[in-house]
Amino acid sequence: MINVSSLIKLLNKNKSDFFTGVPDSVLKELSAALQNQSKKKHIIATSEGSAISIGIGHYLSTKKVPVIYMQNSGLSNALNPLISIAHKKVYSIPLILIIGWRGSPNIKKDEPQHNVKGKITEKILKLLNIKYTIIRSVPDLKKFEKQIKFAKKNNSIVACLIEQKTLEKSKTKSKKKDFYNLNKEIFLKTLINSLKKNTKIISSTGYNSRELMYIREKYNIKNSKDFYMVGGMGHTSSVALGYSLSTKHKTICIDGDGSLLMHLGSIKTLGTFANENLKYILMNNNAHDSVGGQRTYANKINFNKLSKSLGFKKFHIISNKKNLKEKINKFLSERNISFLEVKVANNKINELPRPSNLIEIKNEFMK
Ligand SMILES: Cc1ncc(C[n+]2csc(CCOP(=O)(O)OP(=O)(O)O)c2C)c(N)n1
Repeated sequence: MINVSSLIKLLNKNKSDFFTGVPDSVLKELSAALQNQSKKKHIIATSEGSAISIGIGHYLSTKKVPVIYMQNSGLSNALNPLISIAHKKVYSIPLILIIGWRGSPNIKKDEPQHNVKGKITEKILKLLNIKYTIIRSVPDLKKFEKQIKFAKKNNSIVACLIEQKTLEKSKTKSKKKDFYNLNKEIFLKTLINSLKKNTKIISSTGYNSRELMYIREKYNIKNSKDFYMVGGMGHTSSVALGYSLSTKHKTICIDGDGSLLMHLGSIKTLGTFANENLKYILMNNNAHDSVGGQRTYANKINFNKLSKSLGFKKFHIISNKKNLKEKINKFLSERNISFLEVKVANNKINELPRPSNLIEIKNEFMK
């Protein structure tokens, strides 16, 4: 086990005091330790590629090596600027990567999508010629420090891999704060109860999909079918668009604010090309709830103006349970491409199930 402050101290000692990244549950203690830093020291990015790029910019202006944190699933988002800008044979920009290693072969059980990425994470780093340390205990920090010194001297990229349960839990447990109030279980239950047969739902990575699956099972609601985006964060709306264009049935996209912001450009494609059978629902809790509740800052966005300027014809908003059924039905019966923002509280269900029989879920969805 490692105390996250010893890792931060080591980085600071080596003159790296600027952090940027996308939150990850494995690294939530790191997020917690950074949460009160000013924006000169810590930026929560919307995608891992942006985080790498913010880090590159930081280096160009300060000559100091930035620290970029991410889950290994986001390593693929990071690849473009890592290879095409920062790589030794391009601009040779020194960077320090802290990577949460879901699905590590050393961990007994993880979800299918993490097992696939976990197995090839080291191979990806090797392919990129990135030196790395697997940090499991205090002596590993020394090895990592040596690699950092080498990277600084040689203007190269260095990484560490951190598995689940490596970072010690902080004693002062900070409770996740709700930004909005509406209970998601109430909203989702009312929504799926209002759907007609043959309606399809495509839902985003993290709690949205797990809550939907839980509620469907708990209340045994069988009138519609779901495709859970267990990975591919940020691509929910694109899958929904691709699906909806070749069917007459209603296709509901249930997205998260973190997920929407990760590939915000996709919503423009939706606004341009979607038909009226596609209904886009944003579950806005202003947080990356699934990985520790870090802020997304989505509360500052005027989704009415944004969605309209991106091609949606109608905008609806729900922020409490008053007339919930009526409001949902009004949205669902719109004859135009429409956007619904639902201002929700964080998840309140303990022990959420995880979609695991994925091929069965796909086959059921495609029936
Ligand atoms: C590419 C990628 N980066 C990071 C993650 C880790 N991750 C899983 S869920 C999640 C937060 C999603 O936030 P949001 O869409 O707002 O949904 P919420 O968690 O609030 O329900 C993150 C960052 C991931 N799965 N994939």
